[in-house]
Amino acid sequence: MDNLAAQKGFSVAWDMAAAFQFSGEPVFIERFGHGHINETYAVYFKFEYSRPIRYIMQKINTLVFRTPDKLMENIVSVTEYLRGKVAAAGGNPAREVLTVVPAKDGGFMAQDASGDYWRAYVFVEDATSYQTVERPELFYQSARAFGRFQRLLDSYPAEKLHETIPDFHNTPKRFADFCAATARDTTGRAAAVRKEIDFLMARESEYGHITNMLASGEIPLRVTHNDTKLNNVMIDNQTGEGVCVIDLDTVMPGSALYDFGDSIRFGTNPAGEDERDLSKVVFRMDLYRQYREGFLSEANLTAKEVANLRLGAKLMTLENAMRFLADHLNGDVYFRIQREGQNLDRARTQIKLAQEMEIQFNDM
Ligand code: ADP
Ligand code: GN1
Ligand code: MG
Repeated sequence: MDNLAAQKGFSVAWDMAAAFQFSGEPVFIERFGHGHINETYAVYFKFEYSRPIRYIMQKINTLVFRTPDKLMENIVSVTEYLRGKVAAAGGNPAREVLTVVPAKDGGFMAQDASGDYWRAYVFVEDATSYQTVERPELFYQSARAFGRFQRLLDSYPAEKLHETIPDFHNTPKRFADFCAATARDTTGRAAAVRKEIDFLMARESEYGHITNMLASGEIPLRVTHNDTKLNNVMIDNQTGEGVCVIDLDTVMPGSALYDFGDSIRFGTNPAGEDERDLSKVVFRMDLYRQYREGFLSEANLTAKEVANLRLGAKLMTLENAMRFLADHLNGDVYFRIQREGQNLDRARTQIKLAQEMEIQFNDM
């Protein structure tokens, strides 16, 4: 984002802070977090004799989420359901479940002058959203949190959910989109990334494995999170446990293999998702095992699902590689970038990881 756009974003954010049911006067706003999709801000409020109070406020990316009202219906419904479950289990719903702050008009979103939609959440304090697995224990605890999330939603009525992004983890569909982007080559970048394109095309026959098992009923369709990156769980600064699963935009019917796999492709790589030095990008089997153990200690999966967890890991890695590379070819229109070529770098880390998983697949 250039300076002018950044300043404009801030002034709109400042105006929008007045649209929600926050208490007090906002004193400070900052851009927040490392999400690739929404525009996230922390809004600080003055509070005498204590630490300032802050909230999360986000501009919803409506190029990605075409029906924001349905998106918010999902989130409100799922978080209400989770609050009941957490309370029944003796937990603290105010801290352990993402909480939407309503707008002053009573709705769950507020619109700015350009028609963009904003929403707000209670800030989960004394907890951290990590960008990489700094300590193996963090990853283990995130696995327990996502596994618990899965279990708590076991009997959530899936028919109540809107599909916020149709075919989100339909890997064959993602592959078709990737092929189309390659053929269109709108940015003229395809020639320079032929090696990466060929790698992903060579694995076409594998992409339908999970969707086929879902279609045949071999594995169940569940309510899943679908975006289980490490930075989408808040880890408690005191206890070190995963305290709250956030980023519920993609909670939809899906497969537990997606949730498991997406965590693995993000967390078993000790380098960043966009690391340029590929020698640093490795698949850490020890972290894989720890995540698997943590996830299975909480989630109730069928034997068939357990047997196919490793497939979930590999396919989610390949799927993200296709999505990043397609976006690079399309001119970076989906995932937010901070530098030229970042989506290509992201695609390359995923390809490197997938290669390593292929080598170690039998041990997974
Ligand atoms: P995106 O879809 O863009 O990834 P997220 O909802 O994940 O958006 O938010 C981006 C980042 O903002 C998160 O990774 C986290 O660091 C921070 N964040 C989001 N919601 C909260 C919250 N309720 N409390 C504290 N931090 C949050
Ligand atoms: C996006 O929103 P965020 O940054 O948590 C994306 C995921 C990708 C991920 C790759 C809605 O996640 O699907 O796996 O980037 N979310 C959406 O880092 O497309
Ligand atoms: Mg996120």
